[in-house]
Formats: sequence, structure tokens, C-alpha cells
Amino acid sequence: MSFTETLQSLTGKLLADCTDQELYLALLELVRQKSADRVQPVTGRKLYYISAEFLIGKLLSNNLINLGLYEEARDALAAAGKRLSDIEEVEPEPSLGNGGLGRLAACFLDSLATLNLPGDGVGLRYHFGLFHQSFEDGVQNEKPDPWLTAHSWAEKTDVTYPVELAGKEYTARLYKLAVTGYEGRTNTLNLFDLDTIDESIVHDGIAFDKTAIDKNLTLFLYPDDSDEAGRRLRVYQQYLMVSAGAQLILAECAARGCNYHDLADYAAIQINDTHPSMVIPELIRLLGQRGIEFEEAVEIVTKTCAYTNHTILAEALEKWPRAYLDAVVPQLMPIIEKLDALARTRTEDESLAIIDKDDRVHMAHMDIHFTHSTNGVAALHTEILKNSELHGFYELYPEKFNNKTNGITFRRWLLECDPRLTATLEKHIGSGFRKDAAELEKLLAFANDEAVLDELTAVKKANKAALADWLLRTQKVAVNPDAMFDIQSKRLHEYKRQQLNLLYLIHQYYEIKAGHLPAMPLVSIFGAKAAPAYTIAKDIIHALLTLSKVIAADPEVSKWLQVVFVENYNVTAAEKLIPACDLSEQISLASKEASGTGNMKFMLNGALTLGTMDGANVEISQQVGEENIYIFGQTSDQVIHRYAVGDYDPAQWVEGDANIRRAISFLTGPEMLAAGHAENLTRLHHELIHKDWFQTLPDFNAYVVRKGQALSDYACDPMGWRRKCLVNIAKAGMFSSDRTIAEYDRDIWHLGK
Ligand code: 26Y
Repeated sequence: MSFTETLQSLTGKLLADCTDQELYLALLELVRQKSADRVQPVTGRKLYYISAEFLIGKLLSNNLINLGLYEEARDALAAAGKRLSDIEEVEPEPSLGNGGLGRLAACFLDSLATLNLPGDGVGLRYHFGLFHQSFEDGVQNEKPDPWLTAHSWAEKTDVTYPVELAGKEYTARLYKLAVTGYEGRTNTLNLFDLDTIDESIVHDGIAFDKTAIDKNLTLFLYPDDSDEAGRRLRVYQQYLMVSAGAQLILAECAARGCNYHDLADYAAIQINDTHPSMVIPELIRLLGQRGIEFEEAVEIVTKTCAYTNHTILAEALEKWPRAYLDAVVPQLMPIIEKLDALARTRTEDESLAIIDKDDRVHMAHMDIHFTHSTNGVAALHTEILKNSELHGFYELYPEKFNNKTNGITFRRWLLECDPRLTATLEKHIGSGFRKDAAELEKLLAFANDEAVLDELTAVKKANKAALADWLLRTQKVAVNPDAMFDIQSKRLHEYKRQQLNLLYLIHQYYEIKAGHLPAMPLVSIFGAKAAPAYTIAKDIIHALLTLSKVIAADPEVSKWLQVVFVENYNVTAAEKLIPACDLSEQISLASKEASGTGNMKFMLNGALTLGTMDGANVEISQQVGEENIYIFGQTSDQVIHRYAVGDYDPAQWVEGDANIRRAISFLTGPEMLAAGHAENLTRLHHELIHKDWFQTLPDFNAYVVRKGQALSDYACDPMGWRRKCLVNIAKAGMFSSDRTIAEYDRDIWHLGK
């Protein structure tokens, strides 16, 4: 049967007569059948990647590419007058993650299946993923973001497990979502849910009654935990995930012949940050029920589990008040106490204990004591863990610490989102890079080939035109496609320093007014969601939206400068923005961004990075060489030192620097107050002058200079710029998640053996 005939047999109609919705469902069904053919039996050790977030994004195109059906589907549809891109729009995005950590988990699943490794995900089937963001009157508004339509990728199963929460029994039901690999096997993302969830209890945006656990437990992905009831609900969610997950793991291993004593020969469990940490005491409890004594259970679990740390921000290292755990998971507390006592026999250092003197349970401490591996997610991050944040643990267990620099799947972040670049690359270096990303280096042979450089420029130009169309259609803004496209897209957080970019834009506004024109026009594009309760983050969004209005209303400035804030930044929007970027903003305060993965996506798509020596930017800079990246600002050592001395006073920087003073004062000046809200602007102004916890002001001048350099290189030395872009693409191979997963497997998991 031809592809067209297969699809027609699924829809029962001629393709030309089908709606996009009907075609979407037929393709979904076809992908289901084809991916089922690639399920493989498991032998030896299998990975379970447990994570509260899997930010998988839309799946149709990704699955078609991985199954080798993309071109056929596109052409069959085109022959019937249909466009695959229209059909993609029918699919709702499953936004089951907040940002980098969740997207990393999704990239890892893709690479595991591509490398033919047995590795499944374990998580939760949230009914609403991360909230839908809209801007009203310059302010972020949150609404639920449904993705579970009648036909969803996640299929209901008959498998259920009992889970006891606060002394009451609930039934966790398993849903399975097929994970395809590129020319590889099909693995599974296991998602748990309750049958009793009631979507109708959501009111006024994303508010809901937080006490009715049977109705709300998996209603939402948690965007933050700013209130007590919300934090308690997180504990409920976490335990549902790990208890059902641990039961699934034990059942699968037993079915393959495991007698539980040899669990580590059947399973490797990766704990993605501290959210799934309760899997450690839960497994010990379940092994106990199966007749294994505490001491042996601890050994088995330590051999089976490994932990990844994704942050050094103290507020994100989970510490649960013992009272919460006593209330929600009383069955775990005696085990956690025994683990605490055991840990105390290994060290006298009170700061390494699991339960501290204020009766808080340190989840990361439990992970490090009772797993065999602790890894950071970029070289600098791991060094900071070893030398400062987790130094005491490093002294106790040096052999447990290792680095696994993050990566991204090139199937989604190159083949799918940038077909033009993919085709150009294939024309010159063949298609080997699809499976072996290191082959991108072959492109270096063309670094001085003007024809190839011109082709790459034409690709970027076409991608920018496509983004301009999309912005016009979805955001109702027109942008100048001949300007430099400068993009900062990531969660809104003070440490990521969107406010530094804001101050730069105000600075440029003044410079242009004073007749100091930039080397070329700049379109500065933002995409970011702020946690609903994160006041200052929302104030930064407001300031950017207000500045955007002020500039747009000023013809003198708007010829040179435009600020665009894209609504509802998500994976789908990222796939539009990234291929069209010239300059990638990676400007976190050095030492604060564990790795970053957006930085890798932009680089791979031929953008140059303007960044600090933070996270994986350090490794990007090593790969491309300092002449092919725009680095500025304090080093992590300088930042850590400034925090240690504790004498940073932003007011002094404001006093001592006329440019800083001018930019900050503008926030509460007449133009901004006329266009925005005094409350938000005044609060941000006050925060920057009196706190500036993430040291924006010491990096301000270096940032202005470096960004000016990038603009003038782009405008005045186009050949030089294009060569730098080529080097960035060619050197992106090391940031493939295939490389990352191969390293996890080599050093930690040893799958299939
Ligand atoms: C405790 C709870 C509120 C919480 C929820 C989500 C805490 C943290 C997170 C998410 C963290 C996260 O996304 N971290 C990012 O992980 C990426 C993948 O390793 C890194 O690239 C990125 O630098 C890091 O910020």
C-alpha cells in the first residue's frame, strides 16, 4: 500500500476531503502502529529515568522524523493539497515541564531510544501542563493549558498500583506514551494519574481547591510552591510518582526473573533533581515488604540509584519540614530516620545530615548518601558542587562525583525545527551527522568557501522571514527582517538577568535619542514565563512590555530598536524562534546557571552567543574559540568572592556611573509611567538600587560594550560574522544529547549488560 492509501484507509476518505483534525488523528494512529513495531525485548539492566517533568513538546513531526516517515507524509499530504505544518497546528503541546530540567528529560528519552538503549521515563500525567501565558494591560495572566484531548499520545492501561497518602489509599493508573528513537527502538514514557481528578474545580485562571486531593492531585504541573498548601501538594505528587514508579519497576524486574536481591542487575534508576528523591526510602520500604532487611535494602538501593543535581540556587534544593512528611507519608518517616542515623555514622559533620536541627529533611543529602553517583550538568557546575556547594560531601565520597555536560536532541532542534539548514548541511557534508553529531565538524572545511557561507546566510534570511510572518500572525507585531534578531528566551528569573538586557535597551534608547546611532537596527525578542507568585519576575516582564510600547511610539528610536515579547513561550514557540536568531543571549550571573540548554540550541542553528562564563557557555567557548563567541562580565570566582565578602552595594554603582544612573532612573521616569504601572515599575527600580541580588550593575558596562561589538561586527564584517556562524554549527556536535547519554551509560548505567 502506498502512504496515501494507508492514510486513506485510516480516515476512510480521500485525503483531499479530510479536515486537518482527521488527518492528524490518522497520522497519530499510523505513528502508533509503526512505533509499536519497534518495541524490543529488554535484556540486562534497564534505565528508569524518574522525573517530575517531561517537557516533550508536540510529538507528531518528531515521531514522523524518527520513524523515517516525515518526507513521505509531507509529500502525500502535499499531493492532496494539504500542509503538514497546518496539521501540526491541530496538535496541542504537552507542556509537562517548567523549563530546562523537563526539556532535558525529553531530549534524553529521544537519545536513549535512538542509541537503542533500554530506558523508560517515569512521571506524572498532569491534566494541565505549565500555565498558558497571556499579557493583559502589560501584565502576565495565567490560564490552564489543556492538552489531553479525546485522542492523546498517552494511552490508558489496565495497570494500577495502590498508593497510600496521609493514611488513605488511592489508586494510581498507568498511562503509556511511546517514545520513538531516530532509526532506533521504541521505549516508553510511563505517566501516572488518578481516575478521580476533576478538571471542573479550576476557577479564576489557575486557582483550585488545594485540599481535595482525590480531585486535584495531578491537575497541574507545579509552576512554583509559594504557599503552604501548594508545597504540601507537591509532596503528595512526588510520593504518588515514586511509589507507583517503584512498584512498576519492581514488577517489571520480577517479571524478567529478578529476585529483588539482584535488583541492581535489572534496573538503573536516575533521580532527576530532588523531586523524585523519596524513591529511595520507598524502595527500601517495598523491599522490606518483600522480605529484605534494612541494611541489605540500603545497599541494593544505593547500587541501583543515581542522582543528578540541576541547580545550586539554595531555594531550589528541596528541604521538607518533617511535619509535612509525617502527615503525608508517615510510612516513610521511620525509614528516613534510620537513613539519617546511618548517615551520621559515616560523618560527624552535622551539615551533611539528612534531618537537620530544625527538623527539615534535606532531600539532596539523602540522595548523595544513598545513591552511587552524583552528577552536575556542566563542567563548571560540577566543579562548583565539588568545591563549594557540596564540598563536605565531596570530601566524604569523592568517587561518587562526576560531570555529565547536558545535551540536546538534534532530531528536534535541527532536523525538525530547521529543515532549511538541515538540507544545506546535507548537501555539503552528507547526512551522517543525523546519527553522529561529531560529523558536523566536516563543515569546517568550508569556513572560507564564500558560496557555502552565502547559502548559510540565505537559510538564516529565510528563517527570519518565516519568524517575521509567524510574529505577525500570532503576536500581531511586524518586525524588520533586515535587522539583527537578538533573542533571550528562557524562564524569567532574576539570575538569568533579563533585567540586564532591559537596562541595555534603555541605554540604547538614550543613545539613539542623542544621535549616537548603532551599527544597525536591532530587534530584541523575549520569550519567558514568570512563576505566578514571583513578583519581581512579573515586574521585569511589565517593564519590558512597557518599554516596548514607549519605543514603538517614538519614530526616532523605533527605526533602530524594537522590543518584542512573545506571548506564551513554550517548546512550539522555541522551535520558531531558534532557527531565526542572530545573537543568542546567555547572560546569567556567572556561577548561577547550572548549564543552560537553550545556549546549545541557538548555537546549533547558527546563532552567535553573547554570554557570561557560566554553565555550558564555558564549554561552548572552549569548543568554538574565544574569537567566535562574545563573552563578557565577571567570572564565577569573582562572583562567588563578592558574595563571600558580602559588601556588594548597588547604590554605589548607581552613584558612580552616569549611564547606570540614567538607565535605572528611566524605569520610573515620565515616559514609562505614562505607558505602564507605577507600582510594578517602582518596585523593580527599588529592587535594582537596593538589592540587585544577582549583580546586574557590575556587569552592565561590559555587556553594553560587548553587545555593541557584536552589532558592529554583524554590520561591518559580514564575511567574518558568517564564518563565526559556520564554526558554531560545526562545533555543536559535542552538545548532542546522544553524547551525553552515551556518557551516562558508560559511567553510571551500563544498560543492557
Ligand atoms: C523545587 C521546585 C519548585 C523546582 C521546580 C523546577 C525546582 C527546580 C525546577 C527546575 C529546575 C531547572 O529547570 N533547572 C535547569 O536544569 C537544566 C537542565 O539541567 C539546566 O540546563 C539549567 O541550567 C537549570 O537551571
